[in-house]
Amino acid sequence: MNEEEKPHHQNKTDFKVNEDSKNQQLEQFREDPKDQFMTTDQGVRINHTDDSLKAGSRGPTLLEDFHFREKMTHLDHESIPERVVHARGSGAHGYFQPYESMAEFTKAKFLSNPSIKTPVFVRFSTVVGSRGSADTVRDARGFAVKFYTEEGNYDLVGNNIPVFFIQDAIKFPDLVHSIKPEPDSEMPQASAAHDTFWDFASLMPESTHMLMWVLSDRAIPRSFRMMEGFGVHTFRFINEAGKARFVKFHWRPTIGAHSLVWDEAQKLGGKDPDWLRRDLWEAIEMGNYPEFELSVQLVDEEDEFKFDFDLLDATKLIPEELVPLKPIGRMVLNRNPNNFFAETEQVAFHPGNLVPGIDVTNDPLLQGRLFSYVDTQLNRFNSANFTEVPINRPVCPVHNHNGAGFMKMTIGKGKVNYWPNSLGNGCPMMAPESAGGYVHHQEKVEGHKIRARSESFSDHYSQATLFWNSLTEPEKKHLVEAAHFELGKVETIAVRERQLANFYKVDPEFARRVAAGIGIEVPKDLEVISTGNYEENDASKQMKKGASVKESPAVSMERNKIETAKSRKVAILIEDGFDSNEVMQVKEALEAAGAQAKIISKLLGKRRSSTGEAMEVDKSHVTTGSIMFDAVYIPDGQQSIQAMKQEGDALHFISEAFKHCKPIATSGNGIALLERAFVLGVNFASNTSGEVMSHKGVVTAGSEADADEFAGQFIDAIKKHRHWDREEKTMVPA
Ligand code: HDD
Repeated sequence: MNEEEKPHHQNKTDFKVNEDSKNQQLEQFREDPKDQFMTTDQGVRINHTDDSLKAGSRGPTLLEDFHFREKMTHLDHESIPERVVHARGSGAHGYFQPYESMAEFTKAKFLSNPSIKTPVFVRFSTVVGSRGSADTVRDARGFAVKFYTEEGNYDLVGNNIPVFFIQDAIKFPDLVHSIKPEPDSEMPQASAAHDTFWDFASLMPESTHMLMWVLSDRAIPRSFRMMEGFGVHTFRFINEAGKARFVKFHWRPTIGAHSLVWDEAQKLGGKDPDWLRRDLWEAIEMGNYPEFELSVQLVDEEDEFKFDFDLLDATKLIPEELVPLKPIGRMVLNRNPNNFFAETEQVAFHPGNLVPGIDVTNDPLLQGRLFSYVDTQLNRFNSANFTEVPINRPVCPVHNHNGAGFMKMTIGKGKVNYWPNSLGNGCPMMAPESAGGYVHHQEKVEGHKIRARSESFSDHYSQATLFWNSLTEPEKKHLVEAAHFELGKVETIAVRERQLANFYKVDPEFARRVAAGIGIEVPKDLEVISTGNYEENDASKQMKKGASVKESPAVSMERNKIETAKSRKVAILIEDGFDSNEVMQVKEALEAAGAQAKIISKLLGKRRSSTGEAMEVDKSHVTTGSIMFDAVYIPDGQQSIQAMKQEGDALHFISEAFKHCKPIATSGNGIALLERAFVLGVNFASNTSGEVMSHKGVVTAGSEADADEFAGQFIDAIKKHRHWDREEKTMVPA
């Protein structure tokens, strides 16, 4: 071997990524038909695609019709197995940028340089439903991020709930079977509200904490752009010196976390099953780029046992009051995929896709995931070469001796496909740690071969109670109502009772409130069945029992509301004769605050104002509904208001928005319309002096009021998102 041929270690910093690296890579695979002839897959130009080749125009089709056969074959093979869980999802491209170097904690390059924007692809999903199911069902949401870093792909495959149902991956198949449609009838679709799920859950006390989150408003997000994300497990950060720390990951949306109300979520499932997908797509198209801040909770290895729960137990979170969040960077999603199948469907995540500086822990749920994700991709793609599909390719160089197989794309040169080799100059080379070689964190592990769980995993209720204690009253009310729905759908009384016994252990008052809605008593015999084989060990002895907090305001969405009108959708209801000056001023103010205003009327076309100006209608009542908006504004205008008083759709629109606690604004004659729509009414809402009673979030003004001031009050109401105190007062039938 002469000097030049000797392998030399490539410096890992030789390769750089920028925000556009992935886009450039994908560009090589994009196809653009503009100004091009249609061809077969072999590139032969097609002359006619409307008739198959036949023996006579009334005769049979000929087998030699290669164009017909190719076209048909493609259609016949267009689908791949949907994901067994998280089948329904929506993807987006963007970038991640750290605020400052995190080198003190991790040697991961993409976290060490605040000037590097690492390309990302994110897939949000529901868990239970099949690919065509509705977006707004009650469910956890997947929040999976693929970072295309200069050191390889790093996947953070999380959910919008910080804990999980089970502690050990061996129970995942049981969990999934129980929550999916029942095997005999294939019902219900995309719902946990059935006997088999609650049968399983009620026998699995470890699921109680996650169930509290799933019953909460977190499980019906208003938008993928308005939900938090969590890595769930405790991972490890390792710095250049080899020092390791435990780390939990959190994503927080910069426009705050918000939810739908249940009635709205159910109706949206029918009116717009693509609600979350559409919202994400449209926001990106309009330039309202979703943004999430990434934070970490760091725990020194020495502090592993200073909590009263085990860091390796995925049914527990670390209360932020014990370990505060450290914001480390931000992700912006700024590009929609070009092709749903090629990108969103074919993207393959895996929690074991790690880069130097980030490692896993012995969390038994995470350990099982490390097996499952590649295994499931093999089922989806039928080949280990799914990593070569454009969306899954790293942007940095890939060199190895992985072999052939279905759909191998890369053309390896030469005869050497083994290691060690001298014929290939020992290439590709081993990378020492200093050159970015991945070295697993060293950890001493010893123990008996045993099918058991650590005793430190055995407390299943404290954090469920913590969650309950931390909610505001409206949030608690929603949770109780969700339990009424879910358990109300369970036919087997014994299952309902068993679940109540679990809820009783969370909080007796909570259990009583749930029991009241499902027609049973809190059972007297509160024996809770517990599965799992718990073994006392050093960890459980060292843990500090009772060291936690009793409340964690950080888990309540209401207590952490970010008030902004940005990207909020406001419906403006008009008919002929509306006040155009007022509309223009209010619309301008709304748009200046970042909200989007849409004109809604009985029919599409143009409406004329009282002074003759024409206004284009964006949506007619049949194509939309109040559930598709965050707020409603009804401009003044005698004739317009008069028409709406006679219009069931308009009245329903207003009363439904009121019922869902959304901001509503009107002026002048519009006040009478609100009365008629049950929003403000002498029948039940006026006080004894005859004045119209005011409701939070309902903004009214006289005909002569200053439109800017009026718009300002309306925008303040929109920023608050929902006005829950109305829930108690309403008798609105909508
Ligand atoms: Fe999982 C998909 C998140 C536990 C096995 N999971 C999947 C996706 C997300 C999560 C976001 C969709 C990725 C995408 O958009 O393509 N899963 C989680 C979280 C968990 C979790 C946050 C708990 C902390 N999962 C979990 C366990 C197992 C799996 C315990 C099995 C041992 N998950 C899978 C899977 C899926 C999957 C069967 C189906 C499709 C896929 O992997 O790519 O392997």
